Amino acid sequence: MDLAQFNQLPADRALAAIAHCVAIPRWQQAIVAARPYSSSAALYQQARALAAQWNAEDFTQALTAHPRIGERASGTDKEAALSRQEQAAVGEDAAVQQALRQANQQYEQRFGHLFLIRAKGRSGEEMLAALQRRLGNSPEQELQEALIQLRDITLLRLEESIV
Ligand code: 2AL
Repeated sequence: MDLAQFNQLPADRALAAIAHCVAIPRWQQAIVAARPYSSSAALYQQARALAAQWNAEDFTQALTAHPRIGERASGTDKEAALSRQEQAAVGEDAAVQQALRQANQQYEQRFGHLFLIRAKGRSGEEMLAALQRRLGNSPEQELQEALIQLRDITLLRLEESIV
């Protein structure tokens, strides 16, 4: 959709047009309420600024929409299709998949939630290395790192949805 269309949509349809970007209603509503945008750059900048305010509670909300790395989303909704595309480079290597399963389990035991990373453009090996490195983070460091990944996923999805 182009920006002119997004600017003019009724609020409920504008919300529906960005809902798949991140499952944080407060962010979705703020993006819609700040229309009209003078350029797509202004929209992305607003999206980034709002994402910089996310906290642990926002993060927990957003996680409900993300499957584990290495586990292909099976749903038929837009988020599931996006996840499958984003994770396309995980590959079929059984050893990498097995290592991801184990590391995901360790991560979830340590931090109490699933491991989140912007998957697009990263191979399975790269995500495994990031996962293993992040196991060494403190909970505070890890929340900050995970929020940056969530922001990157959200911006990528927004930039693909509204141009
Ligand atoms: C995902 C996902 O679904 N897309 C992405 O970039 N990362 N999931 C995850 N657990 O990090």
